[in-house]
Amino acid sequence: MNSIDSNFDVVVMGEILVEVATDQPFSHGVPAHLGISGDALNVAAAAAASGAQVGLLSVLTDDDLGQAIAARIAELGISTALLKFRKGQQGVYLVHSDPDGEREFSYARTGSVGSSLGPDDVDPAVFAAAGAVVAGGIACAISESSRAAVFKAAVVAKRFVFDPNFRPRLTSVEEATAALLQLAPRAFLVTPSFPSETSALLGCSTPVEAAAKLRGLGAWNVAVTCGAKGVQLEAGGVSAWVPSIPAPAVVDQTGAGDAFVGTLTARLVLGDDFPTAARFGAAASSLVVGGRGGTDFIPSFEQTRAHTAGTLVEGTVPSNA
Ligand code: KDG
Repeated sequence: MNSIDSNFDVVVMGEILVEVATDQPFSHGVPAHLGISGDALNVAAAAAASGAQVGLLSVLTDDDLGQAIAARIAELGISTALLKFRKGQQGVYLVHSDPDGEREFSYARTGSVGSSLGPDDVDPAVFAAAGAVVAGGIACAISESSRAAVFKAAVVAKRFVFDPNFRPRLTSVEEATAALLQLAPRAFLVTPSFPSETSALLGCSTPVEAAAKLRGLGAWNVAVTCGAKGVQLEAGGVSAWVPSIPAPAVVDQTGAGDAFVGTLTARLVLGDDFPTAARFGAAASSLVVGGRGGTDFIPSFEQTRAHTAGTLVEGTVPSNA
């Protein structure tokens, strides 16, 4: 790897999945849309669109499909330098979604190449040099080796960002909680969702309580995403509520949280303050739901910036959040 390849603002790690999306309940003959997705790709795409140099550590199949996925990664403005290619099967998920956000996932990913990710794939020099490294609970859930890779990344990264992304079909509450509690002390930023993750993994009934708990564990910055309402931010000296921005169009909510995390991380690394970066994240999140699947529509930073006007109210938390 040359020095340019290892100079990333943001490195994202995790499994990339083939996405088979329908807007009708699963059934024989239902029309489906093929896409490339997975939380890591969605995060990386949002970070790249936000102006960051982004590397994506993921394992793809050593065949035409792997090459097609790599081409899509490059098309999204993400470096392919960190990709690994191995024999095996690419993970797949089927998702039935409707515009209200109700989603039903079915996975075919056990033993996938993506889950063969391991600590040896984490180059300490590249990860230590990156402005931030992003990993999530899904990468911790898919295999022992992938979880070990995330833990190694958390140790070597300058700024480690963790999105709990709890998926009950992949892991238990106990395992997801253990990963969060062990990684939070090393985290520059943690992004749990309210109420599902804050309640299941932290036992907290409000976003403020969850943020305080994670700060108490040692996380520097916490952004508790509260769905269509907004985001609660807590950091040293910052307590802010960022209201969500109404989406101009809602087709599929897959990837909304990932767009928030990718945009927020990229903008923090590029020098924006926490509330400003979170406001851009909320705007990006509100725009991606206009596209099908995780990455069909990734807004440019110009679009995201234009969508942010007048949404930030610092220091206030609505009583119903
Ligand atoms: O956050 C969106 C993801 O849940 C979706 O892309 C599927 O990555 C996925 C997963 O592993 O569940």
